Amino acid sequence: MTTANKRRLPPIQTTAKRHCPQTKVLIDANDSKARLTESFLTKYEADSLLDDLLQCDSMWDTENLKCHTNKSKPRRKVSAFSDPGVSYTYSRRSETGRPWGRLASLKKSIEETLGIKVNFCHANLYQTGAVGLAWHSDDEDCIEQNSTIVSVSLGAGRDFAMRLKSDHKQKKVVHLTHGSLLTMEGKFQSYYQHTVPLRKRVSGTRVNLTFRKINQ
Ligand SMILES: O=C(O)CCC(=O)C(=O)O
Repeated sequence: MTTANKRRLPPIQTTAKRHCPQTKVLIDANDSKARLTESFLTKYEADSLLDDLLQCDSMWDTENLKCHTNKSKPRRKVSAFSDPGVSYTYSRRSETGRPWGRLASLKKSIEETLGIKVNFCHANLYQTGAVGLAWHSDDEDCIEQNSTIVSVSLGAGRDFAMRLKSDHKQKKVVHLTHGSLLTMEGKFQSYYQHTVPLRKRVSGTRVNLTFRKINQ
């Protein structure tokens, strides 16, 4: 949707009214689960949310991690939304969230659909497929142990790979499309790593919203 014909998105429906899209189980082992719901958001909801997030240039910071040695490499942009006063520390970087604003109805819908509570959303902006995210686990001490991490994808489809930490050959790759929702549950972060591999042929922009429960 272009800026010119942008319309305001009605609030995202709560579970009672929302259709029940099909959820696929990707991993169910080691007290861990990963599940994918391909059309959690309708195309209209996803288009409109993506458009809003990309409009707001000032909310995106270029990530500046100590491990970035190659200055010419394109970098991920990041942002955050949260309940008041909640902050998230990773790779020696601390992020404080802005008010939920435009994401409030999506947060509510996630909480009602999955029966969980989240208080923080880390947002990633991948301008093209030349930007990715290395293998890692979301296992920082500040994240509530074994809590579900919920990842909503908007924009260009990108591969997402998961592998067992103790045997890298046990790997699964899925394609995360516009409006999809992926959950990483139970002990997933203790046993598995995940990555968004570089895909040089992808020219479109992708935004990923990762909802978490941070200890307070
Ligand atoms: O962009 C994604 O799908 C994954 C994001 C992620 O792994 C993270 O923010 O830790």
